[in-house]
Amino acid sequence: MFSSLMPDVASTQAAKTDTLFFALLGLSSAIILLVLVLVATFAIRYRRGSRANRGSLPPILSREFEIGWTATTLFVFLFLFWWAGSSQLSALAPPKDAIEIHVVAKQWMWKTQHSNGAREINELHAPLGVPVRLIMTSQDAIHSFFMPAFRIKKDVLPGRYTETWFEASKLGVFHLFCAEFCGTDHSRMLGRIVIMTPEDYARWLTAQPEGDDLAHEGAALFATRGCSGCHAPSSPVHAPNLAGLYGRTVQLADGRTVTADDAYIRDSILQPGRDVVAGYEAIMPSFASILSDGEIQSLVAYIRSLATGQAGRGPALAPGNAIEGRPSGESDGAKP
Ligand code: HEC
Ligand SMILES: [Cu+2]
Repeated sequence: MFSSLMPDVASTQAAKTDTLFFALLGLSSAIILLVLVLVATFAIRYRRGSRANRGSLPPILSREFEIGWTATTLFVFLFLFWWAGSSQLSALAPPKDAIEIHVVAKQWMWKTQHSNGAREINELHAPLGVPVRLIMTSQDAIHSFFMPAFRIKKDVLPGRYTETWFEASKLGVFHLFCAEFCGTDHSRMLGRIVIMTPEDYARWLTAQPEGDDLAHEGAALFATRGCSGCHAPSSPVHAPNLAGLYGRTVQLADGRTVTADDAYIRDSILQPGRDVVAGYEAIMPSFASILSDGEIQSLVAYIRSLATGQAGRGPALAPGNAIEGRPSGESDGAKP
């Protein structure tokens, strides 16, 4: 009966959210029904002119009964709190084996990029049954990434990363909307989510025009934008070695400690003066007006790859050796 009113159920989170939604709806309906029945019963029983007894009070209910129903209600509400809380919290933490897709929102389109560098506009292809982590940022205004069939909505902010994840449970094509008013053509900021079998997705991915993968792109930028001039271990400048940085706790000059996550690395590039690493001079220039959001995403992906060692990036910080396994002359965009 509800199926025609509800959007598709196309992710594991959607099923969870719906169960919770219908349970709350059912419970609220039961309570409102009880209240309505009582209102009607008493309205009839004590209507004007009826002979109902209006004099003596009902027998006082036992203390055990009072404690019992209060405790039960409390328990039911605590249970609802726990249930809703845990299902929403699990929606925040992507599983470790999730694949990553980057999303950049701008007026008025969605740009997505897959781990091998394949890019799409207003489309997102993803495999069925595989957790997908979305790392999102905006080039201009605040947008919001909304996939109703997945019960996922997450704001996308300029100058910052937000993350969400999903695991598709249904093949097909689903809506993607911008759910935050972001200017004239906000209502046309639409996209399609295409869920394919993992085999089809792998085939689709390899058939895309050869994009350079994010971390490789970042490795090239690291050399061409002059980062390696300071950060390479061989550099005469006293600057931190970035290998193994990602995920580590960093001691800052002002005594605070922070975890080196995507946002921290991004801020280190854009506002180096804000979180100065203990033991170093604040000599790093800001790259805020020099690098695009896409370039920063690539640099962050590169620095992250130095920590995890995934996909062959190796300890490649020395200039000219930035892309492992390739002659340096061939590195994309790298100028001699
Ligand atoms: C002029 C030298 C210089 C250049 C060029 C430079 N950096 Fe830095 N960088 C530093 C120094 C010094 C620090 C430590 C002090 C601080 O945190 O500001 C640092 C800190 C960092 C940190 C934080 C490191 C940590 O251990 O927490 C990151 C990340 C970073 N730089 C990335 C980059 C990237 C990416 C580029 C190129 C776009 C770059 N840097 C260009 C000198 C430089
Ligand atoms: Cu928008």
